[in-house]
Amino acid sequence: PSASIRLSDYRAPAWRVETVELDFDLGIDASEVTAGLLLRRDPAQDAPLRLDGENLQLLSIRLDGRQLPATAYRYAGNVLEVDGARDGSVLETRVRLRPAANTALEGLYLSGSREAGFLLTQCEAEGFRHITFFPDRPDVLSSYTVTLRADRARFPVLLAGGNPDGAGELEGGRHWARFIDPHPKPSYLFALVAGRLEKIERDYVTADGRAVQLKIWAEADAIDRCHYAMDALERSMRWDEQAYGCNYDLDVFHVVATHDFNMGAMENKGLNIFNAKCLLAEPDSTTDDEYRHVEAVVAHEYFHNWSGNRVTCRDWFQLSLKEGLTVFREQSFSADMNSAPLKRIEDVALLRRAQFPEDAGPLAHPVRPAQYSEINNFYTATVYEKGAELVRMLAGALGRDGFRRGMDRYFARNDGRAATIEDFLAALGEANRTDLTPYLAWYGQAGTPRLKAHGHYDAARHEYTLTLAQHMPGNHGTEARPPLPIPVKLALFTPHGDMLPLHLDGQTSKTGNELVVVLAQAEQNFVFTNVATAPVPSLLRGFSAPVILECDYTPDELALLLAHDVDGFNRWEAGQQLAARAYEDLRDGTAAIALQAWCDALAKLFDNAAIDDALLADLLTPPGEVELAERESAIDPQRIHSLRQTLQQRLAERLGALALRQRYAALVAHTTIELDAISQARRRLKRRVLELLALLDHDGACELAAGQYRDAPGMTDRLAALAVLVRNDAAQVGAALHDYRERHADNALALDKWFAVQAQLPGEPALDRVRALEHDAAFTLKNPNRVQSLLGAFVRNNPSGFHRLDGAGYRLLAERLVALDALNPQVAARLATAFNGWQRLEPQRREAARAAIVELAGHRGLSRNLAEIIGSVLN
Ligand code: HT7
Ligand code: ZN
Repeated sequence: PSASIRLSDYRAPAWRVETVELDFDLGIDASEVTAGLLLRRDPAQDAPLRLDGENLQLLSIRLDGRQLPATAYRYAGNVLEVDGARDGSVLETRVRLRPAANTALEGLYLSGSREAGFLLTQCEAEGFRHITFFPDRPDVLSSYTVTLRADRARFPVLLAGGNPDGAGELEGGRHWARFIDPHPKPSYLFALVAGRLEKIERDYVTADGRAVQLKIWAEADAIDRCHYAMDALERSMRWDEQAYGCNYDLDVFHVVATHDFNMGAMENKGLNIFNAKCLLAEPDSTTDDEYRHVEAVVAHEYFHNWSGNRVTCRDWFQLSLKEGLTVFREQSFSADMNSAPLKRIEDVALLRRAQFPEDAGPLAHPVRPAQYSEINNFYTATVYEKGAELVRMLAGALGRDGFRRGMDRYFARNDGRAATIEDFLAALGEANRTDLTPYLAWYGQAGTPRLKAHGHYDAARHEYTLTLAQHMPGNHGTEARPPLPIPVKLALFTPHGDMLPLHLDGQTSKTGNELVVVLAQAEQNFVFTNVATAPVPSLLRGFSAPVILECDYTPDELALLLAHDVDGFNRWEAGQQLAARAYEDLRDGTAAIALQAWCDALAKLFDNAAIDDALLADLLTPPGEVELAERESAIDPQRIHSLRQTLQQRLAERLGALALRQRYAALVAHTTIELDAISQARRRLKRRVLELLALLDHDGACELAAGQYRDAPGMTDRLAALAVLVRNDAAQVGAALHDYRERHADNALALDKWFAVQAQLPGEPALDRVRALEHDAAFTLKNPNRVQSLLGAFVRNNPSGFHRLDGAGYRLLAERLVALDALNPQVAARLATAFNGWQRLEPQRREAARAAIVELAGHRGLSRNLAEIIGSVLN
C-alpha cells in the first residue's frame, strides 16, 4: 500500500492559481480540455511547479505563450513537473479524456447510455486531477471561467458552476456556453453537466434582495419527480437566511439528478449534483422515509454553500469542518420542518448503527484523522455523524444566541478562506469570550467514551449526589489522555413521574427543571439540594454527548422514564435500554424482570391515545441486531436475530392479537396518500403493528399484508406490505414480487427497493436469493445504487443472512469486491467495510471471515481504496 499522508506534514502551497480558464470540447468517447492557469508563487518557497494530473493524455503544453520542449517538463502519470515558471506565468495545457470508459465515476464521466445519457463531473475529493493538471488541493482557491463546446443535438444543455456569461452557435451544428464564477473556489467544487435534460424552474428572491433562478434538471422521464425537491430547496434557502443569516450568492442555482453517482449528492458551487435517489420523489415510488431523506440531502447540499464553499477546508484532514457542521445544520433544519424528537431518535439510531461499530473496531479514526492513504475512505460516519455531534455539543455549551454569535463570527472571519477546526473553535469561543479549546480533544481521539453514572440520595439532608465518571475502553492507562468535556443534560423525576426543581449546590445560576452539567474531569460529584424524595435521574437528555451511558438503573426506573419522561428522545432511550435488558433476560435465561417491565410499560403506552403514532411505532421497536451485537463479545448474528424475534413475539403476546388487529384496522381506515405528519405517523405505526401481528398470527397477518399491498395508494404502504410478505415467507409473496417487478420495471429507484427487500430475507435462504438476483437482467455492478440495493443491503442490513456459519456470505462478498474494484474502487472500498468487526464474531465465523479477507488481501492489483480498507480491517 502507498505511503500515508499526514496532517503533521501540512505545508502551505508553494504555487497558487489566481484565475483558471477552462475550455471543454465535449464528446462521449473523447473530450478535450484546455486549461489556462495564472500562477502565483509563494516567495518564501522555492519548490518547482508541480501539478496533480491522474493518467491524463497530454496533447500540448505552453508556458507564457511558448510551446514547451519535452526536456522542460516531466510527467509519469501522477504529477506534472514544469521548469521555468515564474510568479505571474500562464501555463496552458491541453489533454484528452475518455468519459464513456470512466466506470469509476470520478472526474468526467457518462451517466446512462451512450445514446441517451449525459456527461457530468465529480471532483470531490481529488477528481479534478482526472480532468486537468492543477494543484488539486482545497487550499488553492481560484476564479473560474469555463467555456463548454459541444454538438447541439446531442448536448442541448450545457451547464457549469457560476453565473452564465454568454452562449451561441458554432459551425457544424455545434454550440457554446460560458460561465464565470465570481467566488474563488477550490478545484473540488468545480462541475459541469452536458446532455439532454429537462428542467423545472422557480424564481427566488433572497432576504438581501438578490433575484435567483432555481433550476432543477433531470432526464425527461424523471422531471415530474423534481417538484418536492424544489419545495425543499426553497424551504432550505429561507431557513438558512433566518437561522444563520446566510444568503445565496449567485444569480442561478442549478441542481441535477443522475442515476450514476458514488455518494448521495455533491455541493459543487452553483451546480449541485444529486444521486437520483436523494432528489426524485413522488408518492407512487417514494416512501415517507425517502421523502424526509430527500428534504435532508437537498438542505445539506444547499447549506454547504456557506459551510464548505464560502468557508472551505484547508486540507482533507479538516473534512469534518464542513461535513460535521453541515450535518448539524441539516439536523437542525429537519427538526424544525418535522418532529424534533423523531429526528433526534433517527439521528442517534444512525450514529449507533453506523458510527459506534466503526469507532469500536480496526477502522476507528478520530473525527479529524491524523493520517490517511486514500481520502475517499474518510467520508465516514465518524467524520459526518460524530462530527455533527461535536458541533451539537459546542452549540449546547454556547446556547442558542451564543452559537449564532459564534457562527456569524466564523463565517465573517473565514469567508473566502480555507479554514481549520482550530479556526472554528476560535471564532465560536472568541465571540462568546469563552475558551473552547478543551473540546479540541474530541476531534483528536478515536473511540466512544463511556460515561458512568451513579446516584446517591441522602434522605436526612434531602441531598442527591450524582457521581459521573468517564473512561475510554481499551485505554488502560497506557497513554494518559486528558479527560473530555462531556455535557450532560439532566432532570430528576419523582417516583410518580413528576420533574423535580433542581438546585445545584454552590451554583445559584443552575436552577430549573432541566440543566446541563459539564463533566470536565475523570470523575466528579454533582450535589443537588432540597430534593424532597429519592429521584430517578434522566441523564444525557436529547443525547447531549456522543457517549455510551452506563447507569445502574433498575427495570422499574427505566419503565418509569419510558412512561413519563417528557424528553421524547429520553423516553425512547429508556425503552431501548429496557428492551436491551429484556433481550439479555432471554439470552441468559435469567428471571424475566426487565422483559416483564418492558412489555407492561409498552402495553400501557399502546392504549394511551395522547402519544404520537410515530413515536409509538419507534417505542415498539427494540434496538436493531447491529446494536445488540455491539454489547457482545463472541457474536453469533443468527442467534441474535432469533432472540430479537422472540423478544418481539413476547411483546406481541403482551399486546394481544385482538388489540393489534383492532389497531391495524383503525389505521387502515385512515389510509391516505397525504404526506402530512399525522398520515406519515399512521403509516409508520401500521407497519409496526402488522410486523408484530405476524409474530402471533402468521397467516392472518400475511393475508392483511397481501391486501395492503394490493390496495396501497403509495409506496410506503406498498413496500411495508411487501417486506412483511418477504420476511414471513408468505404464500402470497411470489405474486406480490412479480406484480411489483412489472409495475415498476421502468423506475430504477423503485426497482432498487425490490432488490433490497429480498436481500434482507433473514437467515440461510438469503444467500441463494442474492445469487439468483445477481442474474436478474436489471442487475449490474456498474451502477452504485444497484450494487448498494442488492449486495449492500445483504452485507449491511441482513446480519443473519450474511454471517452464515459456513462462511459463504464472506466468500461471496470477497469475490464480488474483486470484480467491483476493477470498475469502481470507491464503491468497492465502501462495501468492504462490511467486514469491520469480524474479530468479535464467535470462533467458527471469525475463522471463515478471516480466511475470506486474507484471500482477498492477497489479490494482486487491488485499488489503493480497497487495499487500505482491507489492510486496516485485518489488523
Ligand atoms: N461533499 C460530498 C462528498 C462527495 C463525495 C466524496 C467522495 C467521492 C464522491 C463524492 N460525492 C460527493 C457529499 C456531501 O455533501 O457530504
Ligand atoms: Zn456534505
